[in-house]
Amino acid sequence: KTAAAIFDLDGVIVDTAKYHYLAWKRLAAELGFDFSEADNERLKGVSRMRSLEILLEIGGVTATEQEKTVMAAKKNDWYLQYIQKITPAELLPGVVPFLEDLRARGIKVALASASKNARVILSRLEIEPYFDAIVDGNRVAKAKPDPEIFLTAAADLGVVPAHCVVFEDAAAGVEAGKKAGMFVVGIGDRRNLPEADLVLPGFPGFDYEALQAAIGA
Ligand code: B16
Ligand code: MG
Repeated sequence: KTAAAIFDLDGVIVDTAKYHYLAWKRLAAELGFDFSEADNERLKGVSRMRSLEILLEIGGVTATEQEKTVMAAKKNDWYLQYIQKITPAELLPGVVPFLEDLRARGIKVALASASKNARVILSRLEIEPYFDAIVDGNRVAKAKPDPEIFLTAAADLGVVPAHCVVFEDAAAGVEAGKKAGMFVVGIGDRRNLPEADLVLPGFPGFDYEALQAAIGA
């Protein structure tokens, strides 16, 4: 029986990828190369510094550690400017009704996001009160696909991993959830998330009963 639901942020609750893209593209332009939306797919669910390394590799740019720190800070400043303007209208469809349903049934809810800016985003979306625990990029040492972030969320909630369900849009996140010993629902396309236990295009029409039926509980 499900006792806790653990949500990724970008791509599951809100599409912040478009703002990450704008900021990375601006950095790439400053460095003198173009950065496409297809390139941006490679950064989904990946930490900030790893994202920068992938971007520099695409542009064929080499940089010292110190230069990288400056670049990542610059990108983050731009990103923060973009996300200041996020409103609840940007919540992905069906997310709030599903959170309401979980709460009404006493299911614990956690956030497990690689982003160090997760709290700002939840607050802009006005959904912080739905979360019993928040584990973000400031709290974990090992990035997804390491299971640390999901195990930390389960420990915060006091729920064993076998009773946790993870909602993830990135392959690295799905892998992390499986390594944590959890049931993983992929959000998106099955072809990109072959390891997920179940894949949904999104939350509309999905509720706790549909989840239990899928799990076979
Ligand atoms: P920040 P998630 C991830 O969020 C994004 O998908 C990824 O593109 C980003 O680089 C990462 O957060 C770090 O974000 O620079 O704000 O710390 O999908 O784990 O919610
Ligand atoms: Mg994500």
